[in-house]
Amino acid sequence: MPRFMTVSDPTPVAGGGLLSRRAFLQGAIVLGAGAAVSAEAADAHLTAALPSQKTLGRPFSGYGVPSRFEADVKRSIVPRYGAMAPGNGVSFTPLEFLQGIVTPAGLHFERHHNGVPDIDPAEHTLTVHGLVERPLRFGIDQLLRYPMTSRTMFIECSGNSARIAGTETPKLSCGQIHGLVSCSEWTGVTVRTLLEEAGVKPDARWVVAEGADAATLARSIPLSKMLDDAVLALYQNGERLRPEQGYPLRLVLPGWEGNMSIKWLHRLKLVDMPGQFRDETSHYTDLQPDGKALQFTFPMDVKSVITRLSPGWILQGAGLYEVSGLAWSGHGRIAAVEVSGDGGRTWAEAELREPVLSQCLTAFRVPWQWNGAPVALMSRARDERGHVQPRRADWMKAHGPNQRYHYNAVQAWRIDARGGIENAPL
Ligand SMILES: Nc1nc2c(c(=O)[nH]1)N[C@H]1C(S)=C(S)[C@@H](COP(=O)(O)O)O[C@H]1N2
Ligand SMILES: [Mo]
Repeated sequence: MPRFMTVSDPTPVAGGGLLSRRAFLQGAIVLGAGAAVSAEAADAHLTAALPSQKTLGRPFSGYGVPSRFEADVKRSIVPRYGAMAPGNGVSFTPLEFLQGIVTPAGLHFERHHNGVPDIDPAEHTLTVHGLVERPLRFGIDQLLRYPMTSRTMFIECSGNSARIAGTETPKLSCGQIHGLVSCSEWTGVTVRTLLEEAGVKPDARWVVAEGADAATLARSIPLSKMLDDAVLALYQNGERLRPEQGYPLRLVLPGWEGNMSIKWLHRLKLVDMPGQFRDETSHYTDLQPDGKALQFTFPMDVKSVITRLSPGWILQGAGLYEVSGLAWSGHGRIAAVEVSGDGGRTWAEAELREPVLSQCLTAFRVPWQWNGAPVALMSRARDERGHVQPRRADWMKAHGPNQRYHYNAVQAWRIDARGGIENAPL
């Protein structure tokens, strides 16, 4: 990590060396990361041709790929049942290697219950049926003729961060713990458009969405959400969906648990009651301390994590650092993110980087002056509806050791005197 040496306003605003977020806004940061060179050495370097200036560069390519020097930046794959069902499991987005709010399509996290189907868009159809006046079937070419909307939104698996929701503290990177969240610009047709065309019957209350994959994953979704802001996505970050994200058609439910954003969508059936499918009964339900389970927890609650400071990295010594991370809420916009360096006694307000969008990842940053002593850094987000990210002990008290889904507690990264970083509950 680069180490900064001076900042315009080095007055700490909270314990543990946290500085005012305005120190960045004034723009007067002197970085100490560059190597000092003599004027002669600087000139010599610039007058001699570089190897890359002496040979012709390689030609054009039809579809670009990242530099070969970035080959280590990839998803962390965790299969569920090994060779028996290689397409069931997850892969985590490497959050600590990314900046900004948009996840490159090739690094979007994956959750498949039975692999990625290979679907020819010319063969694929979406059927709207059940409690409608006119059952309708659409080919992908027909859907592409409808007016489209675009929104940048996160999708988070409700199993995100489950690896630390229990009592164990595994040695994993930021992305390997919290990387079942990704964010894309999704473009497509609103569900409302097609439901209005089909004509919703008065007794319809729920919509069953079903995928065309080998898991035939199905979820029941309240009709109100479908009419409000649900999107039938055809494009992801400007290009057609990746197969892993549901090509050629996926449902995106802004802010709601990822499981309900059905990929490879092939039907929407309007019904009067939930279908009680596998993924809304035995899975994605929250077992409470009293032995009862909460069945439907739709919006993903407010959450944040420091991504630029990840377990597995070593800080290069005492000095000034930019600590940055991501915050998001299924309830709306992020209102504030605070960072603590003293176990939660005092908090410094972080700067939110534009744009700050509803149900979207929001980037934050704060300057931090590390004095070289052991310290723990934590971030805590609040959304515009007043939801505040709970401390871990409070989350545990409220939900108990059985609940693994919907974990949104404050994460602490503990930094030791060597600069090593660890996942440590606080
Ligand atoms: N048809 C289908 N849709 C699905 C799934 C699936 O296995 N099959 N997995 C769900 C789960 S649990 C999540 S978290 C998201 C993951 O979306 P992603 O793989 O694009 O990140 O898709 C959901 N939609
Ligand atoms: Mo999920």
